Amino acid sequence: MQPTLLNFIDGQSVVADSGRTFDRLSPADGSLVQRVSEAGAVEVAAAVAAAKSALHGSWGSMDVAARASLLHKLADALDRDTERLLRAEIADTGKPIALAQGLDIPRGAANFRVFIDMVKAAHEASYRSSTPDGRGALHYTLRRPKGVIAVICPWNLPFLNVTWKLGPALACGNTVVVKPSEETPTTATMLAQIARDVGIPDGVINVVHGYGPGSAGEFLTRHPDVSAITFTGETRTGTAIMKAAAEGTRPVSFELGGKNAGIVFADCDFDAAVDGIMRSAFLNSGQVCLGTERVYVERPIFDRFVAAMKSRAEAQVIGDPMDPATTFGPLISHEHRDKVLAYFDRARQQGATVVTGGGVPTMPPALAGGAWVQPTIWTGLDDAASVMREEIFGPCCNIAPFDSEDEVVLRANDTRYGLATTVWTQNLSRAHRIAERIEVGLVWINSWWLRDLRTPFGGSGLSGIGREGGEHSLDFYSETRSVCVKL
Ligand code: NAD
Ligand code: 6OD
Repeated sequence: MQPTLLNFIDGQSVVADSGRTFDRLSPADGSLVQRVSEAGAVEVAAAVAAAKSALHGSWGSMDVAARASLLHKLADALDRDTERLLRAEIADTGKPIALAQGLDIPRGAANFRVFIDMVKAAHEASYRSSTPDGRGALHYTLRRPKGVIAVICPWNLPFLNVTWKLGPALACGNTVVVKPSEETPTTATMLAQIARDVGIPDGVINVVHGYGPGSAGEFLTRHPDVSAITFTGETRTGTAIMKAAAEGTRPVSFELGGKNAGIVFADCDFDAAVDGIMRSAFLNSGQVCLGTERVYVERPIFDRFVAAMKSRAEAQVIGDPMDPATTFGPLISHEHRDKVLAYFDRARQQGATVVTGGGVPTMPPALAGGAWVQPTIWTGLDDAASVMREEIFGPCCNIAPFDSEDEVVLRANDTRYGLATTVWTQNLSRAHRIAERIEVGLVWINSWWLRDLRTPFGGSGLSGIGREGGEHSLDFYSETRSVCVKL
């Protein structure tokens, strides 16, 4: 076992005063990965104080070019440290190495570079107006950092998510206190240490560990010196954080859950559609907010589509996350597996036909203690069934037939979530029509989770508040000041 993972405050590794720790267990085999020091109110206050002092000191007074140069050094260092980050992320999440190598870890450096370049290129507006005395006035805007940002992250894409928020927050000149998920505390802590090693001043990135209510998460979101909160996680947690943010009217940016629809028309490129829906349902063992749990397939290709999905699901290579051939890892924890398995039971009770999966796979003895479940496909669930209305966040989907465009749009929109939809058709007019009619923040046509980091990312309804990405991130992480000069 590794040494206890500590909080990182003002450039130092810090043991919580209380001496409290919690254990992080391997999702893949149930062994103890690491003991983690749980921050209390004292450590959270120290982290916020350090962030505030860096904001008003070295970091706040640094010009954009110097800040950008340090952040580029950080991005380069993350690239150099890929191997260590990769191992830590896999130990925490159990995700297959091919996935972490291809997606999670490379997104770290990319998330910094795109926002550094945007901030360097950002311009501020100016206006000339006339005045009664004829001398006129010049009005211009200044972008200023928002302040100390609380960054609260989930466990499904730990490094991708924390860098997605830190890239723009730091590029805009803010300082941060990060509360990674209690399930996946390691790579955020490594990031803060790497930042210190490349010369980012102490106090700019602080990391506190712990849970939500009555622990580091709540202490942080309630702290009066936190200027804004960026949160990715469950909708219910978003509600609790919003209540905390109301005190002091702090702004929030929320990327929350989804119950996303995939829509497959009979005129699609069949193999590409099967491939896309497979990825959207089962990537990261279904633990992706953008994942598809409701699949609608036009009736003429329904049976063929279900058969193709079944054989692809049964061909998943379930096994050791460190094996490059593995395509399907465990769920994050036994607790989460209990929740997912309860939905598997409920699906049967609500009338599902289990096309494949529905249980726990038999694993070799070395992996038997892990939180494994089978990739699972149902047909026959009614749109009104609770399994079709609540986010499961596991490797499962229901496939249902539909007969017309109007019908499928109504059914896809029949949810209080509004995050993402993936649509498969070769009829471009229809694709554009659907993109206008589906009530979500993200529509992918003949693709899924194909990203350009400059585009807005987020959802409506229960799926979030606001957008991050590109200039939307710059807007959230800065305060725009209007200056008027009488000439
Ligand atoms: P979660 O909401 O349980 O936890 C997320 C974080 O919030 C953790 O760090 C947790 O400790 C903290 N937290 C919990 N209660 C808190 C409180 N009262 N105050 C402050 N902090 C608190 O979410 P999770 O289980 O870690 O992640 C899965 C969820 O995240 C799913 O619903 C998924 O859809 C969502 N998610 C959404 C996106 C998106 O971009 N929309 C991305 C990833 C995950
Ligand atoms: O792609 C991204 O930038 C992003 N934030 C993805 C989040 C996925 C949710 O699970």
